[in-house]
Amino acid sequence: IVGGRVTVVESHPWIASIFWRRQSAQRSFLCGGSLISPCWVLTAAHCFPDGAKTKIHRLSIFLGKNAINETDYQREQKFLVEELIVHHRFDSGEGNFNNDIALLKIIDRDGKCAEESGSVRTVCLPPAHEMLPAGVSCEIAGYGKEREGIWHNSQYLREAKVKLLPQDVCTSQEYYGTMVSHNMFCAGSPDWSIDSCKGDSGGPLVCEVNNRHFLFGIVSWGEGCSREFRPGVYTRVTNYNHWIAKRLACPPSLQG
Ligand code: 4AZ
Repeated sequence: IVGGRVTVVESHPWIASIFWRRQSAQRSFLCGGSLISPCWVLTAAHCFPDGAKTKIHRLSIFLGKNAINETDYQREQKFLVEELIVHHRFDSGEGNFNNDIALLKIIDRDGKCAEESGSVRTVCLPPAHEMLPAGVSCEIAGYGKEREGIWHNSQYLREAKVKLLPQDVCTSQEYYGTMVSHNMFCAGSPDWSIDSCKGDSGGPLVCEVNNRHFLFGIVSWGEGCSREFRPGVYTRVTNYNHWIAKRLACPPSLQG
């Protein structure tokens, strides 16, 4: 997050951090995510460049985490990944990503999913195809870089407010042109000082409607961070309600 501030996980209790175990056994931070039901984390497909072939036994998911490199047993819950579902039409095109969405089914060592607490809670999905007007202010959060070009992530969870941009502005030639599809939207700050950045990918863009928080976006891509006319681009979650619901549902019973 560029231009934001350190926050506490209690303000973003749905945020997940996804780690990856290297061959060297060293654990590296991979991406953010959002808890949308006790057993499921929604994140970005591009976090898994090998797609569904990603070795899921190398992944671990934390909820309730404030600091990337510290363990807080009071707040945190740790999970393994039982299933990784990458959108079948995910397309890592020319720097942009269409259908940049993936689901992780999480399970802990005792076979349980997430338990609600002060630091862990699910976020609501907005109704299908619900659109907020341009100019609405929404919140992004993540453990990503505080500036483009630095090599380290933020040690602590950070948050910032960004405004939704009109779609025709973001698809204009001055901005991203045709790189931004209908499955994406842009958000930023009028003075370009606030943005998501590398390491925030997969994490939430949440907007408050009638005093409730809804997950409208997934941090997806952008040309650099906090550059003029290059706002952050987010997966348009409301285009995927059906895709998500179908995968979270119980399998049909034999009785029908
Ligand atoms: C990235 O590389 C990335 N400024 C994430 C977000 C943005 C740019 C790049 C948006 O993961």
